Order: sequence, then C-alpha cells, then structure tokens
Amino acid sequence: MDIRTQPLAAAPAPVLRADYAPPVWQVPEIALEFDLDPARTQVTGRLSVVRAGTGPLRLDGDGLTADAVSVDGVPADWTMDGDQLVIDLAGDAHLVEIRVTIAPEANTQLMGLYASDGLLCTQCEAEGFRRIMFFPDRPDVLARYAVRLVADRARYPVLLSNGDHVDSGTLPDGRHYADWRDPFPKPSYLFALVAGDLAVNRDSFVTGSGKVVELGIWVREHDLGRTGHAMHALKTAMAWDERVYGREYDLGVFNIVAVSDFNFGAMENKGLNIFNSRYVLADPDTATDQDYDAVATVVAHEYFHNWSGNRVTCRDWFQLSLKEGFTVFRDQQYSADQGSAAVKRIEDVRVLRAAQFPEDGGPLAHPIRPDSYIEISNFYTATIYNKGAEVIRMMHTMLGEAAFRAGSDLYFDRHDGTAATCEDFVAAMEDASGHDLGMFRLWYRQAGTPRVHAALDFDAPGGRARLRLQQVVPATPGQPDKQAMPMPLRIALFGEVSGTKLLPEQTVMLDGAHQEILFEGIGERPVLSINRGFSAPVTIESDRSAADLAFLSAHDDDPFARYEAMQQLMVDTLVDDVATGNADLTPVIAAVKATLADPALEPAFVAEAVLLPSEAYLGDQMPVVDPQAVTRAWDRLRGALGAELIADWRGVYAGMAAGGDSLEAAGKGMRRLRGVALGYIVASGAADGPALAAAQYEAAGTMTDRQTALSALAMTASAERDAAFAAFHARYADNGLVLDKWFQTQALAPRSDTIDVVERLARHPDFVMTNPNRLRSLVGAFAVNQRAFHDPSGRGYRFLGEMVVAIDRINPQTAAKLVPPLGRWSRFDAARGAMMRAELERVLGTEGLSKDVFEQVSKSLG
Ligand code: 0A1
Ligand code: ZN
Repeated sequence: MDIRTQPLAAAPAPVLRADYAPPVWQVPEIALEFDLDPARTQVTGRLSVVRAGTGPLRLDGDGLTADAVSVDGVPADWTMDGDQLVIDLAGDAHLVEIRVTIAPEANTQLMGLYASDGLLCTQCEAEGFRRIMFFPDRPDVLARYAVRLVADRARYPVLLSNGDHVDSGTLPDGRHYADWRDPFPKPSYLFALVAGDLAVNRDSFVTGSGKVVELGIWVREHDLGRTGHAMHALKTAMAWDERVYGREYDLGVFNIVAVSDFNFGAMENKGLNIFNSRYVLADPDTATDQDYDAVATVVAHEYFHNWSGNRVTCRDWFQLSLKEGFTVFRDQQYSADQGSAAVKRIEDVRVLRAAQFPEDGGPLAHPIRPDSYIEISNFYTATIYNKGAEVIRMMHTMLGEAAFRAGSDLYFDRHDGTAATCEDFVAAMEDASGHDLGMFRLWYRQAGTPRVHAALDFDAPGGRARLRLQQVVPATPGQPDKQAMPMPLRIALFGEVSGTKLLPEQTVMLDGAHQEILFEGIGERPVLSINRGFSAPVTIESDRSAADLAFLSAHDDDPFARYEAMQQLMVDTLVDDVATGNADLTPVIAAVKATLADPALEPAFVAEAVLLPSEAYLGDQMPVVDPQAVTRAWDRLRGALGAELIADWRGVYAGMAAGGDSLEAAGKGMRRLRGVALGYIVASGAADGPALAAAQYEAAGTMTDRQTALSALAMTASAERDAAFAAFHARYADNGLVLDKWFQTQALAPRSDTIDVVERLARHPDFVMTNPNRLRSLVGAFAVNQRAFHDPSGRGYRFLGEMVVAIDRINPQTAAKLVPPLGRWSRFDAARGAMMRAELERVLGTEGLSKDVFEQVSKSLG
C-alpha cells in the first residue's frame, strides 16, 4: 500500500485460520431479559459459565458498556481489554450476570438489535450478538437460551424469540411479557427476537414421524395477502428435506418474520427466521415470476439451515462454506425438483459466472475456506456460497446419489449438536462412500477458476478419437503457484453426420495437469460435448468451430450443454466483432432461428438459449476490457438478431400470449420467452417497438409482464418510456419493494445516458440511504451495468466512490459490498484503471473508515 494513502489509524489486524484455539470458557446456559424500548433497551444476561481451559473469562462486546456486573450474586471486578470485558474467575463454574443498555433506533448498521419500520428485530450473524450482550460471540460456544421479552403492549403486541413460547402475561406496571425457551443449544449468531405490531398467516405441517409443527409468517397487516407463496414454499421444503435428506423438523414452532431493512436476504435463526421482506412477499400484482422463484428458494434455503447450519454448525467463521455451500446446493436441488431442472441449472451457472468468476479473477479472490479476514461480513461472498455449492455438487457427481446421501447421513449423525469443520464434511463423505477425496480437498484451499483446455483429434481410418485435456489454475492474491485440482467432467461425442451420440456419456476424472482419453470405434467425425451439466466450475477453452457449436446447439441432448454451445457461439462471434467490427453474424442468427423453431423445446429453455451473454461477461473474456467496443458489438448483434428474425419474434410474441397470467411453470416459461421476444422486437428498431411495449405495459395483468415491458421501454428514448415510468411510480408510490424495481430498471438500462439518470435518481426523495434494498437497487445495479458505470468520463467511478463513503457512515456492511466493481481496475485500459484507482485511494483516505470498507478497498488496490 502506498504510504501516503494510509489512514491515520493503524490498519486493523487480520484474523487467521491458523490461530484457531478452542474456547477457554463454555456457556451451557444463558437467560436473557429484554426491557424493550426503541431509545433505551435494557438487557440483562445471566450466563452459566464453565471452565474449559486456562485463563480469565473474556466476553466480546461491540459498542457496549456494562451497567452492572456480578458473579454468583456478588458485584464483581472486571476490566475492559479493547472491546472485551474480562473477569478473573477463580473456580470452574460460575453464574455471571451483566446488565447493559442499548439504543435500537440509533442502530443504522442493522447488526444487533435494531428498529425497522416500527418493529424491533435482531441480526446476529456473524458478530451481531456482541452488540446486544457481552458474550463469547463465536460459533463454537453453544448455549441453551431462556428469553424474557418485556414491552409496551400497544406498541409491541407481538413478542417472538427462538424455540417454544412458554408463558406470557401482564406486569404490575401494565407492560406485557413473553417467555421463550429454545431446548437446542445454539451459537449466539442464531439468537433472534422480534417485537411489533404484526399480523400472521398461520398453518401447520405434520412431520414424517407425526409431529405437528405450527407455522407462522409474520408481516404488517397490509402485507398478509402476499404471504401465501412463502407458506407454500415452506411446506414443500419441509416435505422435500424429509424425502431427499431424511431430515425432520425438530421444534413445535417455525416462525418467519418479514422486515423492510435487512443487510442480506434472510437469516436462519433457530425457529425464528428473519427475512428481508423481498424474499417473503409475493402476489401477481407486485412480484415477477423471478421474484416468486427467489422467495421459494430463500425460504427453502433458510429452512434447510435448520440441519445444515443449526443442528450442525460451524466451528469458526473460516468454515462458513460448510453451512453455506452445502445449503445452497440443497436449495438448488430443491428448486430444480419444483420446475425445470435444466433451466434452473442454466440460471445457477449464469449467477456463478456473473458474480463468482469475476471475484475469483480479481484482487478479492479467496478460497471457499479462507485463511484470513479482517471483517468476516466481507466473506459472505459468491465464492463461499455459490462456488461452495459447486464443490459440494462435484462430490455429489463423483460419489453418486446414494453414496452422497450416505455421506450426508453420516455427517449429520456424527456432528449433531456440535460445531464442525469443512474437513469433517469431506471425511464423512469419504468414510461413507469409500471414495478417496485426498486431492479433492485442494478445492477448499485454492482460489481461482481453473481453465481447462480441450482438444479433440480424429483419426478417421483408425476409427479413433483422442481428447487431450490440460488444466491451469491461475495465480490469485497470496497464491502464486497452484496445483492441478481433480474434477469430474461429463463428456459425450456426437456424430457430425448422424447427429447422434456416438458413445454413452462418460464422467472423466481429470486428475492432473494433463490427461489424454482415447475413444475407439468412432465411425464419423465426432463433435465434443464437454462439462455437460456444468459438472465442474471451470472455464473450458476448446477449438470448436462456429459450425460445431451451431451443430451442438441443435443436437446436444444435455440441455445445459446445448445452451452452452449457443452461448459460446455468441461469445466467439461477439469477441470477434469487438476486434474486427465486421464479424460474420449469420451462424448465430441461423442457430437462434433454429432454436426458436424447434417445437420440442420448452419455452423457458428457449428464452435462456436465445438471450445474449451480458456485456460484462463479454468484457470478462477479453484481455483488456473495452466497454465501448463491447457495447458496439453487443448492440450490433442484438439489432441484427431483432431485425433479421423480426417475423420469428413477432410469431413467438403472439404465440406465447397464451401463457396469460397463469402461475404454473408453463405459464411462467411462456411469459419469459414472450418478454425476450419483446426485447428483440424493440432492439430491431421496428417503428412500432415502443408502442408494442407500451401496449403490453397497459394491458399487463402481472408484474412480470409489466416489468418486462418497462425494461424493454427503458432501452428506448421514447415518449412511451417516460409515460410508463411515471405511471409505474404513481401506481406503486407506497410499495417500497416495487419502487426498488423502478430504481433498478433505470439503473440497469443499457443506454449511454444512464449515468445522468442515476445521478438524478440519487437526489430523488424516494432514494433512502438507510434502506439496503434501495441502495442495491440504484447503486449496486448501476455498478454492474458495464456500459454505464465505465463511462469514459469516470463519472460512474466518482459516483460510486462518493456513495461508498456516504453509506459507510450509516451501514458499513452494505457500503463494503458496493466496493468490488472499483477493484476491477486492472482489467481496463490505463485511463480507466487510473481513475478507478484514484477513487479507491480517495475512499481509503477518508477519516473514520469502517473495517469493512477498509478491507475491501485496501485489498482492491492490491
Ligand atoms: N446465513 C444467512 C446469511 C446472512 C448473513 C449475515 C446477515 O446479516 C448481516 C444476514 C444473513 C443466509 O445464508 O441466508
Ligand atoms: Zn445460508
């Protein structure tokens, strides 16, 4: 780091995985009492502490001061060591009582106990509990919780916490209370409470062993009609986890609460999940089909954590992917089972490529089990979650369904009620299956996306084909030299003439840096289909021609590989066009036409297949990103596809209208394809494009159709565009989640003036800096809009830098998550790179910067 830019305060010290030491004190029981008030909440903690090693009792705190401390009923001596409260205890077991006072309404970080829209709620993962009570706030300290909540009855009629509700009543002063007991020992990050004026959608679920579970989804009264889909998802997820993983729910109650201000998607607190309201609320007028799917996936994800995360938790935060990678894999399997598995896989890979691949290739790259962090909140990343899920998926592919299930049974069995490690998971998989996963463990240690080069030679007279594979794992920060990683590659060969598979699909284990595979009895020139189903999270480099890719896009019988062939054809064409400005577009146009005309394909698949890769993804394929050249090529191909196939798009557009407003999978797929067709019609430049989109906007019976029309109009400079955005804002002025779409659609618009629009929107009265969803909708969306963010003036960078500094004063976690787009400076030309770095330096020089932003910015500068 440049010495001149070092902040005045010393750089915060990193926490190292190698420094793990077991806790010196355990806390098997804790009683908590909350006297709730937004300005002044008193919290009393009674901790039964038991010695497990040598040393004083050290309790983590963050912004807390102890009002009173006693040990075994006697006022005690204590000291503060930084943020830790330290008590020298003579014996091996004591009762420590501590009282603190906190101010939830002043808590804008949304960690610990905070106020949101009149409610009081908590977020404790990863280190929020220490903002509520002094405690060994680490996941390997598991306690049984007894909680009393006391509050004003009129203002906070509903009082919820983890576990079972055991008592409630009125106190002599008129305030009311509720007592909750959670019989399962848990780490402090799973503690939760909610108080407020909430309505409930109640239902129940009978488990496989006949236990009745009371289900509740708690929301503001006016949102009650939007909770049906989440409830349906919850019940199907509960049944699915019993059927597929043999996991039954363990408490008599399962509650979900929706809150408007939330740093992440949702939180798996034991028996009391707290959700960002965007992943609970859905009805056809306010939620798109995509929103419906996201609600179901997140509800399932949090529910699945009850086993993968809660019953078996993490020993330390370096093991975060133990619960997150596995749980994402589980929610992906669940969602694949609810609809089209092929389309789900395509969507998951698109997310991985858009969010994780750039992370893996940039200054913030880290292994799925990192070795160090400054602020753990910065490690809730696409790498830990999505690449983590891919690593689990590879084990599933290598072991097969039955052995994988035996491994997961063994894992849950062995580690139930304890805090485990990634190593424990892999060992359970090995022990149950007899598979050696020795070298596979490299996936936990090494960062970076492997590149696999594949070349296929055909010896026609000998009837033999030879596949040569070569693997390179690129250097990443702190890891200059890498070892080759074992990976399963699903492979097939197709006959160029017959159009059929020449041999049954094989799963080839690529075990080293080089490998050759010989195929015998090949009677015609074979075309290679590789990494089918995206069996390994790698980049494949092959020399397949445009003709071969077009062939696969029409003949491959693996839907993912078929999609992939079309994408690769588009990428190759666009990259060529970026370089030459006159690439031959006809193979793409012909392949898209053939896909649109294939009656055997489901509409949802066709919609994915004919969509162009994003400008950002194209940038990722170039040695130095030239955003303007990418935009030129992208617009040219999109316009040509629209214009050349205009009759086809109009035909699809009319044909897909039959999907109507049905919420079934078929209706959803038709709406999706219809929306893609509308986009191409508008992109074709046809004179009636804006009017057609405006007509769809007017007639829309669902948010999906309305939002699709709005996105299509956002590309245009038309009176229809302005009218639709004004109408949308007026119609949904009092619905924050829908207003987020209004901001986001404008921030994502592929237009050269988007930067002006975004700067203006940042001054709009509805742009509230305290709400993370709103920040992500405008600032987060803008920063991934390559053509807008990388405006040659550098205004995009300045805008983001200023936002990061301003948001950091309110909510460091959310500010830190906005930094990575600036960290991609080395991927751009010298002029852009210098402006991006200058912005990072400016942020780093800001006084009073949080640890969160400090870590992201200093690492981004490299
Ligand atoms: N465990 C949650 C993610 C989460 C992490 C941190 C949070 O607050 C700062 C909230 C949620 C999940 O995987 O869903
Ligand atoms: Zn999770």
